[in-house]
Amino acid sequence: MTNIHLLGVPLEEGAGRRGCIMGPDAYRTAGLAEELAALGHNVTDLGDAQRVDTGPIETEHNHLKFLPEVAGWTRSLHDHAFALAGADTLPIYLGGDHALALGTVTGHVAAAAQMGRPQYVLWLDAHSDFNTPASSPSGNIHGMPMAFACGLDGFPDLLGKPLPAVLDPQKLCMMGLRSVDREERELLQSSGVQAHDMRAIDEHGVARILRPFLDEVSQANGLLHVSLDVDFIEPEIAPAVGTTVPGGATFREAHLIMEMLHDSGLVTSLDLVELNPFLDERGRTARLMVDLTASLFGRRVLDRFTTSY
Ligand code: 5AB
Ligand code: MN
Ligand code: MN
Ligand code: MN
Repeated sequence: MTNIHLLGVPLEEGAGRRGCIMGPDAYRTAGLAEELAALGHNVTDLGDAQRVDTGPIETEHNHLKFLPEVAGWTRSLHDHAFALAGADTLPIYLGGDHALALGTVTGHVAAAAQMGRPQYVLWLDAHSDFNTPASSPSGNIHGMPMAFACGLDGFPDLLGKPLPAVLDPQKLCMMGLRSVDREERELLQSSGVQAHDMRAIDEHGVARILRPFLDEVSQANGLLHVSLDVDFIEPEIAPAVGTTVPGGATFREAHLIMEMLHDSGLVTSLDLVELNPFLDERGRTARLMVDLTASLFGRRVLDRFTTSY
């Protein structure tokens, strides 16, 4: 039994189109809390977080879209995540677009540093979200959270400069990549992120890629934050996202990752991001995300008495 806290993050200003503001309520309507409770967990819905007012933020990068709004969310979510990391609970952040990870990931990294434990991140996404303000082709901040959390140059002052703690890019594992911008790719590779594209999944399967990473987290006694972007999944089965890219993870690949994460017992926090209910078909994407989350929290067909297949 795990204590789970749900925190809604009605943030849409980081994305290029509107609709993610409805994400938290779509998860509630799709029965996320009820599913997790049915698995025996103790679930508390904290309601929605609120953005703080930062006033104008100085930057030389005028193409950054909705900077004061995203800055206000970053500060608010950093503080929420820091506090939740210190409590006896597993927080699930119900997005909202992926700019929420500027706050959630940095909050968990700062808390881990204070506890003296290494923080790891598993990033499940079609995109690496590793643009800096200078490299971003769009100015949309949902394409930048991991570059921000890893302390790359060029960001305005969102949480104090330098950041209270930075994520070690070598403790960041990405799976599902199939859309990475040209300059972003150089930043990603020179930083030493453990980046796996869809081709790696095609060739080796998700288990071969995920298992060594989970072993590393376990051996380091690390904390593990998982960030699941809807566009990680093949858009034919998960259409409710503004940034679809064909060739995504299949239904079973996505579930297998969740099942392995559950078995590992390592996950300490989770983002569910980029769900755009305005683009959904009869709630199927919201329901798929709820089902994937249920797999991560122990839903299974049969108990496995042996692993010696
Ligand atoms: B998402 C792009 N790389 O920076 C950019 O959905 C897309 O959170 C970012 O992964 C996609 O605008 C952000 C072209
Ligand atoms: Mn609401
Ligand atoms: Mn993303
Ligand atoms: Mn994405």
